Amino acid sequence: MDKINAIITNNPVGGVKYASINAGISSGKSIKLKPLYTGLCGTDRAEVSGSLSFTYNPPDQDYIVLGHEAVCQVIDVGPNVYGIKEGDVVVPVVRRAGQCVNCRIGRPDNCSDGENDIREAGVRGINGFMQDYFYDDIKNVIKINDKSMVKVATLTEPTKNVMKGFDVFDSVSKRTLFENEDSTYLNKNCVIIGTGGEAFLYAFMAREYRMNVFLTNRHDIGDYKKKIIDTIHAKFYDYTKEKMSNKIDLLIDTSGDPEAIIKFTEQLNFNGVLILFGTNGKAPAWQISGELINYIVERNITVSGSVDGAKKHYLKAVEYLEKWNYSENSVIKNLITGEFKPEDIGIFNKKPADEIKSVIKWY
Ligand code: DN4
Ligand code: BGC
Ligand code: ZN
Ligand code: ZN
Repeated sequence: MDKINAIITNNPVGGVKYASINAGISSGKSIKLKPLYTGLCGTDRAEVSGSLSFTYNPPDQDYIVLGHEAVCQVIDVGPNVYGIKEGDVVVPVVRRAGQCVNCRIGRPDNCSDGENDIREAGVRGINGFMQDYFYDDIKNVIKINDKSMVKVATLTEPTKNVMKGFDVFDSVSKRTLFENEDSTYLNKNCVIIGTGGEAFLYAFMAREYRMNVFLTNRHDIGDYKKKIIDTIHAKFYDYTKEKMSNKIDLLIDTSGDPEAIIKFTEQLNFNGVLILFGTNGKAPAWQISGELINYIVERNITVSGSVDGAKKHYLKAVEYLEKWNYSENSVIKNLITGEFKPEDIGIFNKKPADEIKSVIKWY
């Protein structure tokens, strides 16, 4: 059996190694893919630190190959495969459809059968993309037509989460009139907790709605991030020093920290929407008071979790990434703050300073 190099962890215990493993097998798979870039996100780090209890290794393996954000080159195509050829650039999807009704209608992101049905590359039960090459099926990839997008396309997977998050927002905000008298979201306030990769991508999309966009954290951030925030006409504030004087209409959490979430929920407006997105199983508990329950009820506040995204969200992600790539001097490119080698596994344990998105180059 061929040996290849891969970045692996042992879910849900954690740890990280750049190791030699047996290559996957091609049987039943129609294409062979070589990663060009893989991105690193909060989920990879949480797996490595052992704080995601829902993660698990593939059956009969005492490790899982990490990585669910990738842009790959097609290096071999099986017989009778149409629509994809050698040399094409694709983004493989994370979550693979199971048997439940939502999985069967192309919405594995809304899987209704939980642990029995959810399989995610690099996270639950299937090897991820941080390896020299792997085999997959054509139905699990999104083609990137514009090859000048190769590096930016590494952001497709995290951006699809944002497209799903806004899809959820669109649905729940339809309960009643959420827009202003002028039919727009102008002057609505969107606060995003956190200043990492997903927070920035949420900010890019929130300003497409023309909301006032604020990113916030429990400490100050460096000038690099501040400059991007300024360029996209958003604002940053350190919530330990300042408080928004206006009410928040849309609150998006990327921290997974109950204390921060509760603090901000108290600032939501009538008919406000809270999208919970961050996951941090190790964050300490924080009490929710009866007063806050009253506050939520009396204001018709909606709280919704949002995880993953469907293929349609990947396609929308590509559409917006192309738009952002060709506008505003391509500031979207500045979200990629570091390029590393596969052997640089230290980045899984320690975030580089000013990191928004770190990527690993595989060629
Ligand atoms: P990340 O880059 O680690 O971002 C997390 C951000 O939250 C960082 O800027 C943190 O700041 C910040 N943060 C942590 N604690 C607090 C706090 N108490 N108050 C304010 N800010 C805080 O990770 P990411 O952007 O890749 O992902 C964000 C989160 O979403 C992670 O928990 C992921 O596991 C989760 N996620 C969920 C989905 C999904 O639901 C998809 C992808 C990621 P600092 O600590 O760095 O200063 O589908
Ligand atoms: C991925 C999602 C996945 C989630 C939970 C995220 O980092 O982007 O696709 O569903 O982790 O495993
Ligand atoms: Zn992720
Ligand atoms: Zn399912």
